[in-house]
Amino acid sequence: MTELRVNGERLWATIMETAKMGATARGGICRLTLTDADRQVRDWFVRECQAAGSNVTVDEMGSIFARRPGRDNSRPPITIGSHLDTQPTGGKFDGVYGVLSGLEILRTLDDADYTTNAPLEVVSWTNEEGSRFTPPMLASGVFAGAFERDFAYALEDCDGRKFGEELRHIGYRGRVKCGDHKLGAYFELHIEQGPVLEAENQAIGVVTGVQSQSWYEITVTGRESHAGSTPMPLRQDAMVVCARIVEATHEVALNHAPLAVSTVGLVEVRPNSRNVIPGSVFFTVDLRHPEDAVLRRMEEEFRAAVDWAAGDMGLKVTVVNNWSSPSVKFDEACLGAVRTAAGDLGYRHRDIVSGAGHDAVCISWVAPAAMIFIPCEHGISHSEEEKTEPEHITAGANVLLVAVMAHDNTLRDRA
Ligand code: HGY
Ligand code: MN
Ligand code: MN
Repeated sequence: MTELRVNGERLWATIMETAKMGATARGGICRLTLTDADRQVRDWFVRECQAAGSNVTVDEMGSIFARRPGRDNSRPPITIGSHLDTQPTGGKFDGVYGVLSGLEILRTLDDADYTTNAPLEVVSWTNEEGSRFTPPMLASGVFAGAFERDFAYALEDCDGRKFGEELRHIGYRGRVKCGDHKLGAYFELHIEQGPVLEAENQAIGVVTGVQSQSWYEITVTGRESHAGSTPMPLRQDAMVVCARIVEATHEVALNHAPLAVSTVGLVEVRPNSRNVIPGSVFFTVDLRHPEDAVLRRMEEEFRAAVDWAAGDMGLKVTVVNNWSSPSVKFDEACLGAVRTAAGDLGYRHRDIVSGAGHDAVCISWVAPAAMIFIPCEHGISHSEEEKTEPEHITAGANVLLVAVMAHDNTLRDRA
């Protein structure tokens, strides 16, 4: 095992520095993809990677690649990555921890004047969150061939702004073709965003895979009318049908407890006035389960609930399954490197399946990939309360460093 270790204080300070970019009054971060705050952190990241001696390129989806040459640059790079964009009330660690740990490893190797066998690459993928532009994991999806670039460019946010134009506007519509190069392996370090590691007092999660998920967009069409003078039997109240579907969607997850989850996170009521019966309600549903077959059953139950709710009130309901992502299992050799690194470093660790989606899902379709988790306080994430400790940050980055260097040697010896 290498004797090299990251500089945990420098890594923590770097994370806190980026936390100022898009900082919210309540201690979180709002750095929605392709906004000025996103541009600010991107510009900062490019400068820091160049200062660490790497060559930076930007592809046509705006993903940023910082490459550090190895001894044999004919080999595909070992890539470390995650994302810099956040949820509207995001935290300081989701995504950015994985990208900055990659930067810390570039710095650590630079300090030690150590050269890997294969080139080392750090990547920040555009639009992992899927909050402003849906679907999520968009740039890593284009890189893996799941989406066409022009499909992504045509996506619009809630104000009708197009992805491709916004990318050009912030100056990150690169010329390099997305997916233009093979990866020798991909490692992503992330906070767990769930309660398991903390509850079991584990320092490291060896992420063996990611659960499957399906997203839906539902529009209920009723009739706007006066809240005071319209008798109940004459109403076509879109909000009542929405409420029934929300309750039924919650029940679908409870029916498949304890692993199923369902969420209605976005609701747009029209005209959204307190004394007008809602004529239309648009809302989203997010269904997830570790097993694809169970998720299929959940989806059937969800659609039956929609039919019941609509029929009962005689209102029109449209349902669009706008995105689905199957469960994935990560690469055994990469996982072995992570497990061995955690064990050799003396960290308590356990295998875990990720409840959250990550860019590693898409990248696992085109390269051997694995993820590493560290605990976060009470498992809270996608929240301004997101929190973890410096010792967890350092432990995760050291496991990443040791695993990547060991895997680099394994790939060299295999050649
Ligand atoms: O929604 C997800 O699972 C990811 O955090 N974007
Ligand atoms: Mn994330
Ligand atoms: Mn996230």
